[in-house]
Amino acid sequence: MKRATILSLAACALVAAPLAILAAPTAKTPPAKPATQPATKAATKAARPPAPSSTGTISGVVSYQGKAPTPSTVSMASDPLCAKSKLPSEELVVADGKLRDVHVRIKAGTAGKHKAPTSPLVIAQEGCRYSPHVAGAMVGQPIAIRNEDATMHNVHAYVDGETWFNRSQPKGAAEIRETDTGEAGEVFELKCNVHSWMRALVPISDHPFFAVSDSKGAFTIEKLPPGTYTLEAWHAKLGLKSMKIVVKAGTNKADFQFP
Ligand SMILES: [Cu+2]
Repeated sequence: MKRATILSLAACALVAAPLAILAAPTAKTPPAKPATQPATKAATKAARPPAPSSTGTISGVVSYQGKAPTPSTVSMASDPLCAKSKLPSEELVVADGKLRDVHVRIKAGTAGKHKAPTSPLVIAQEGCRYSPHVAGAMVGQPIAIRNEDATMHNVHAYVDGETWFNRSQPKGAAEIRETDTGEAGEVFELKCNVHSWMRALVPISDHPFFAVSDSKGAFTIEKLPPGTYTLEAWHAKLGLKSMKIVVKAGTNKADFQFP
């Protein structure tokens, strides 16, 4: 149904565009002249986006409390080209009590519509793993999947667990680029049918206010209009945590603890 809706909307847009072109020359009244001078200084000020100094940044650290299990080593013996390197499991990556790969985002209530970047989120297959393992993208932002390995991968994409596409990508093949990667709140996921251990996770958002914790558990979300928000932190294995946060201009702290 999701796809059908998107396609029908696209069809409407295609029909509407030529009609608009046809309608334009028949208009009898000339279009009103645009005002050369804004009415007041206040109006100009209101139209501008807020200056960077008036926005808030959320920065924090995600910790893992207790002793983290030692990551197992992935057996890559099924492909001699992969087996050259050792790969620790990326299911739960903890270093010095800090948790990597937690996707942190504003849940809802951000002001206005946000345009997706035209530059793609690049996910590379290198050393027989997807890199990055967890990343965020906006609805409509292209995701480019590249094969940097000397072996064949099979890019099997899912959205919320349902197959989205399934394409093989031999050594040296062109990147696979996909713009339709699901709706806000869904997770675009990549697996590989050749190498069962390969996995990448990309939660999709309709705004740019998200970040993924790095190897020190740190994350930063920038340029938020001040306000009260729900901040969510999601880890693929450990689940979801959330907190209310009042964001003021400048730096705001928000730390999370798992499990
Ligand atoms: Cu593969």
